Amino acid sequence: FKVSKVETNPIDGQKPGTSGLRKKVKVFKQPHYLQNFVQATFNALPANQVKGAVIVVSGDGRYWSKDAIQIIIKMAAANGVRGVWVGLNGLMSTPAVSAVIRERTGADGSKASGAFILTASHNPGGPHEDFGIKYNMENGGPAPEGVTDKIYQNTTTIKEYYIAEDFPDVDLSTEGVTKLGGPEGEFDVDVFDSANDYVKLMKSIFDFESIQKLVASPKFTFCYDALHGVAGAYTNHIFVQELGAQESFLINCVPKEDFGGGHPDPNLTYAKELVARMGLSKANPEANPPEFGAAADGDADRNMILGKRFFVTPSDSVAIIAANAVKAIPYFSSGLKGVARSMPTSAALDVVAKHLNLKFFEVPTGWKFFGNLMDAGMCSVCGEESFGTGSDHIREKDGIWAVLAWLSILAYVNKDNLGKDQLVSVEDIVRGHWSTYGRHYYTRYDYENVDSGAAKELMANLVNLQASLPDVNNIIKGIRSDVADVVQADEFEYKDPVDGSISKHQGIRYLFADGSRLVFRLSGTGSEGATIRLYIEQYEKDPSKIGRESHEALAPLVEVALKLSQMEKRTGRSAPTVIT
Ligand code: VG1
Ligand code: CO
Repeated sequence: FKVSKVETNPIDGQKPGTSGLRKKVKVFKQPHYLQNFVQATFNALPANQVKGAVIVVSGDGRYWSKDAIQIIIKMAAANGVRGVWVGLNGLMSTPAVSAVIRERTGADGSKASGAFILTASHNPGGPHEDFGIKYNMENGGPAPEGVTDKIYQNTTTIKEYYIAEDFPDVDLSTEGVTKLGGPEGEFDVDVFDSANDYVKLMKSIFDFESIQKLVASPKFTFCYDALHGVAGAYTNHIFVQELGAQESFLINCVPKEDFGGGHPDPNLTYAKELVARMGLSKANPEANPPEFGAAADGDADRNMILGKRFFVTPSDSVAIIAANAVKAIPYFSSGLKGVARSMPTSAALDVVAKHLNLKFFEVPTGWKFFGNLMDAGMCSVCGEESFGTGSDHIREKDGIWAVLAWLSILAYVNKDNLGKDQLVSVEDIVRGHWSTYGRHYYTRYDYENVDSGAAKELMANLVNLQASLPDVNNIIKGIRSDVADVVQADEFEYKDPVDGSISKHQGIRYLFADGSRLVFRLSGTGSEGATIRLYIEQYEKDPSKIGRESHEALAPLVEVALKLSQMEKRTGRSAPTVIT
């Protein structure tokens, strides 16, 4: 097979966002578009992670993935890569890719040095929807900003890429190693079912026997919704074969290229079927919901946790996992090294860290910032408000891990209850947590696909206001007299304690005297226009006030946020696209 050197020109707009490059499929399908980005990535990596190396290429199975995988295999061969590992049918969840990089050894003893992950996560898929690509490094985590900046720089100067054009397409639907003999010598493509590797890792972390006992209890029913994302490639193996759950507990667990036409984002708006089954839909009340419910996003790194008629906020979820990890999860039995959350995530985790005397870190949005802390042994459990939770078992957030963590906690608190009439419920666990640590009322408003110019001006105005706290407080008092004073207003800046790198402009913060916070950010994962995210939080320690409806408790702060930012006037939106 021969290597073709193809002449090309830089294409605008290939800057990776919070989690890789995401664009509409039709953008990716333009001539040289994917190829430029892949070559720019190869050129940004140290030579030994390309020449003679083994890389993983897989994704969440969204539309156009299989074509992209064949292109990347041909480019890998032409760039001197020695082996490519691909998930069966091109499927591998983002956490499974991370696990495969860290744990898997090939038949010839090889290890992978990185991965192209083909996903746009929770964005819809299909010919008119989104495609995405990101690169993960040797530690199994997303490329750090130093590398993604270099990739982007390369896309602005690229003149040529390399591809073994006459290479035959590889059959992705059959497991096994194909020896192809590449232009640079040996070249193998290994197609395998990553569920085996992933399940092995999960079994080394959790006590599967105790979860089996919980699942076997007739009182315990659950529902898992994969929203037709890649989680479905793992659910039968884990929940049915290993844990003994009934198949009827699994819904939408067949991965589809267009996610069944849905929006594969596990939240109360998009996971409609699950939300109804759990008794959380007013329009569609369910008489007898299961005890436990969970959902994943397209690439299965996100999770939503539900109890019977009860929603667990992701910020509470990570705090509760951290508070219970040592006793309920064998992997953590010798203690937590530390905990971390992204800046907009509520401070519920901070309170747990303080109580348990744990190291605590607040990082910018996006999982790549947790990786350094974990590699340095400073952090065991971390999470984001955006339905992302995980630990140092890998370097990505992990949707199924979070579900197993909750099942472990439920199994632990119910270990002496299994024969009894009443189990300790998800809601009991959360309310118990609030009464110990206080409650962080929390909500996020997303304004999707807003005019980019208007969004930038709205943010710029919020930054300008920060110049004078007295003025800010005057404006706020004019909106609502019943909110506390703003005591600090700034843009979040992070200095990585491990490598000293600094990330600026990571979100606009208004911090109030009573611990309340308003945070404004522009999303870095959209593919069109701008998405404004508004995060609203209020801490309540008084046990007599922790049982309120969240939207009611937060109403004054919401009003302040909307008026202070002039949301409607500047964006033309009278309501957010999604509230979580
Ligand atoms: C969003 C979330 C962020 C998450 C990122 C990737 O980013 O807010 O917390 O890390 O998506 O998630 P942004 O920039 O749009 O706010 V995903 O599930 O790609 O895997
Ligand atoms: Co995701």
